[in-house]
Amino acid sequence: GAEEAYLALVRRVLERGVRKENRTGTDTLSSFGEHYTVDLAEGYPLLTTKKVYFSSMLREVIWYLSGADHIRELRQHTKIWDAWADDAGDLQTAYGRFWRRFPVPASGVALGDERWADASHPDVTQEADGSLSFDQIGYVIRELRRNPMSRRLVVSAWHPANAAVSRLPPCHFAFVLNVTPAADGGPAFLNGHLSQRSADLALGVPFNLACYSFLIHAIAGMTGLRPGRFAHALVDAHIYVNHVDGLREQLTRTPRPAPTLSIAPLADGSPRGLDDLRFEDVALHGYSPDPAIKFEVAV
Ligand code: DHF
Ligand code: TMP
Repeated sequence: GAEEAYLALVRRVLERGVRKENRTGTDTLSSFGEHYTVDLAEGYPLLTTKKVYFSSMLREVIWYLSGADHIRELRQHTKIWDAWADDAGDLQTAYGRFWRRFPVPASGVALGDERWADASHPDVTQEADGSLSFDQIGYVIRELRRNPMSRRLVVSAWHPANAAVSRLPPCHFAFVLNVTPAADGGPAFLNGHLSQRSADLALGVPFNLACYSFLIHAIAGMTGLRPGRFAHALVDAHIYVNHVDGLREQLTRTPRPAPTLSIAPLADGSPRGLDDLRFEDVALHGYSPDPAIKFEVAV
């Protein structure tokens, strides 16, 4: 199952990881080029060998989908992003801002088509300052309905010029959706592949796994597909040295059955669309994890 794949990854990095310095001052055991996949038909992969704060993760993903570039609402519900924002709540890099409102240069022709020069494309909107931006999530959902076998369903959080100056450039930076036809004649399966440049196995990765598995589940519901597989490629997979004891404790625990997820439909029974999805619409069932393990976050 999914949890076994995560625990095997932790065990691998503990065994083979190489000690490495980094900007935080807390060294890591690090392994280059790790990968795992999980089958979402087996359940929702929220880890059970420690308590994962599902409501913080769900607040985070709903915040991403809002397209906001600040945490003024998010920080009323969870502190997980506070250390990287300024006092006003602004972040130099916010995933949602690039997912929902990726900047389009003023000279649209430079992007290969004159439609980008005005807001006539359905996924382009005009910002308050007059500039244009592109909704990558809206686009992939529209494409999944129109052309589900597309191999071009990419959502990128990486803006090179922003990343070059940001306090925290995106860690999980590219998400690719992909459909597998079903052998049983039922709806096809929606898969997702996440590329992550830097992966904190104890703290960030359980959230990242839960976040993108939620997105696959939610987008599958919006497009008449079934949740398929999640694949996660980690460039620098690491364990901070002050997380080793907590992870060794976690490795002694036995995974419990995975919980399941449901998203309430609209009042008329139709599936909820991207902009109708609220925190209150999502329910987690059958989650009874082992106790939480305290891991300190390296800022
Ligand atoms: N920096 C580092 N060094 N590691 C990260 O995982 C990380 N993640 C970021 C931003 N910067 C980061 C954003 N995501 C927590 C979880 C995810 C997250 C940031 C923080 C965290 O502290 N989780 C705790 C408590 C959760 C809670 O209280 O709700 C946990 O035990 O899971
Ligand atoms: P870096 O920018 O120097 O790579 O530091 C970012 C740290 O945050 C690194 O330990 C990876 C971790 N991280 C995750 O693992 N997942 C996340 O979602 C985020 C935002 C960060």
